[in-house]
Amino acid sequence: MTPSDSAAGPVNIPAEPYEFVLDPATTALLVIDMQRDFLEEGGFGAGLGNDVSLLARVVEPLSRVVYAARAAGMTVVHTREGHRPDLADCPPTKLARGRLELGIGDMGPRGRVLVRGEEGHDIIDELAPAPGEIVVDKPGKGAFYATDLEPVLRNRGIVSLVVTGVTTEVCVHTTVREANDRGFECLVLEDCCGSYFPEFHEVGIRMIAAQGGIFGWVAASGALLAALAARPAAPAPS
Ligand code: C5J
Repeated sequence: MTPSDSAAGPVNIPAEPYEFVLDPATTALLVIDMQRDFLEEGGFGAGLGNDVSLLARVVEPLSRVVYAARAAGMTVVHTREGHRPDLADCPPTKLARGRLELGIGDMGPRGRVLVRGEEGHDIIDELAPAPGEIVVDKPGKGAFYATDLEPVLRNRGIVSLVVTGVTTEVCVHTTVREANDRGFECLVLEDCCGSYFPEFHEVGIRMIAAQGGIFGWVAASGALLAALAARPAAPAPS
């Protein structure tokens, strides 16, 4: 239990296709790729021809969820998509894809695009990791591919994930699919995920909870926040 966590036990969250039960002690909040390279002008997302302002709506609700998760004693994990400065971990296919003017490794207004250590690669100020929180650097779309995320979660006894971030149909979806196949239960917070394509967001979210929760569960962040706030206080130590 963390000093800020004065409540204990599992919580039931109204969700689709049915309620999601999580214990904060065995749950990790995954914050996927909330990087300048995706959310701000001059980065990878903009270089792909996207309107980055479409992702801004995620920041405020996600900030509230991050604070609530910390207060509840949940593990918080942030991911960043990007590559080594020598690009040795970047498949040539990914490098060539899109025939971009401002592609991976190229120098842009926020440093080299999607390269670790550059300004654009870092997480936006509003969602900066707190000291001691886990940051996973990933070369692919899925957060489990070529990273140590799985042992990090298993070593902490994590069995369920609250998944947030960008973009819904790319890195969020790939990560939820990877997590599902590894036996983690995933709750995706719809208002804490975003896409450059609103229609892809909507359908991507629907795909997760369809067919009895084929990949997991979906809820609005308010449902999680209300459930955490209503938790009974932990019994006083005897
Ligand atoms: C993309 C991501 N969209 N984080 N990456 O290329 O979803």
